[in-house]
Amino acid sequence: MPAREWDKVDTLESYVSREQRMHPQSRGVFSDLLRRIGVASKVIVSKVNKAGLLTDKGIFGRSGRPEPGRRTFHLLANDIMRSTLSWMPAVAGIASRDEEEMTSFPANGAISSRYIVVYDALDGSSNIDVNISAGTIFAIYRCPIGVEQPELEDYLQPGYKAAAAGYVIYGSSTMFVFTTGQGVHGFTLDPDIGEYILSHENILIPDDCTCFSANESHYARWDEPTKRFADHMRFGDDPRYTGTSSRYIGSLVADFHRNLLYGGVFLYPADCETGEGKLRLLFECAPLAMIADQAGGLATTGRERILDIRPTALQQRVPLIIGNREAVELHGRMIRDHDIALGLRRPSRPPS
Ligand code: P6P
Repeated sequence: MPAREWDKVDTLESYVSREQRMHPQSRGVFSDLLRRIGVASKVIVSKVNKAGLLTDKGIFGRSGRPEPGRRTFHLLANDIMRSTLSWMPAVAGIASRDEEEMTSFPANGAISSRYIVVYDALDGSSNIDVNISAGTIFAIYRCPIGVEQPELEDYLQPGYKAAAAGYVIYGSSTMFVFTTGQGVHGFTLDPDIGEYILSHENILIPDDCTCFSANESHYARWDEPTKRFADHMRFGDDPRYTGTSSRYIGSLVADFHRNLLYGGVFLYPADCETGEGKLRLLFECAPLAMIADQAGGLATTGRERILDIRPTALQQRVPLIIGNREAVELHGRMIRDHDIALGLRRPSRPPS
């Protein structure tokens, strides 16, 4: 394969700057925010890649197991995201999956267009000790104009209002995937030059639902229509899914990323006893729902589109069915038929 012509390489920096030039009124504030998240991810991956060796005292552990007092990686990643974003005048506030409260910054006459950044700094961090991929998930929302210091309701915006969303997967390679509503684009980190290089432009979820991804040990706690859907995907004779394989990593970003590129559906349904899901709406589900939507897929709770839900709390959890649009819609129809049969709702179209 001919050596890559470096003069034609698109880096995250050049790509974001070019996108910015397409909006003459833009002053590059938003672009800078995306670039800074890219910088934070490079610092995070520099730690994650040495996970087995590092302790928070900077010495190289010998046990290969979490050392007593070792600062857990997700808190280390959270510190990196917080310190990277907090000083930027364009950041009106940050909220993290690892912090109960949001952090708002006064405008102090700063630039008018400011943003709120929400993130899960290191989702799947429990897998790092066994070398399984983890990731950073983020979304960027506009801070309402005229708000001197954002309040809680300014953070609780539905996903469809996000200006951008994305994730970084720390896997066999590190990849930064994001959307600003103009398609989904992936940049692979070239560690030799420390740059994210455009490697996957305009990602679309393949029509073939190659993977069924769920923690099937929770099957007994799923509601009946979800069990029916899972059985249909795995054991049914539906020609659309006879080639579907079960794949579950237990790291949301890794499971989602595989399905984004290969095709598939990921489920983390509600526990039928508590009615609650596990995954966070603001920090995990809504950002990935924006990516899925922009890539031609769909994300729902089974009864409503994730992007339409206005959060009621920072740490709100919701059920998540995300990926291949046809499969997610099939699940939605099964839920709808179940609800109608029980008289829980009148016949209407499922979310799409
Ligand atoms: P379970 C990781 O802890 C996480 O938050 C997601 O990354 C992942 O999809 C899910 O939990 C796995 O949960 O119950 O299957 O171990």
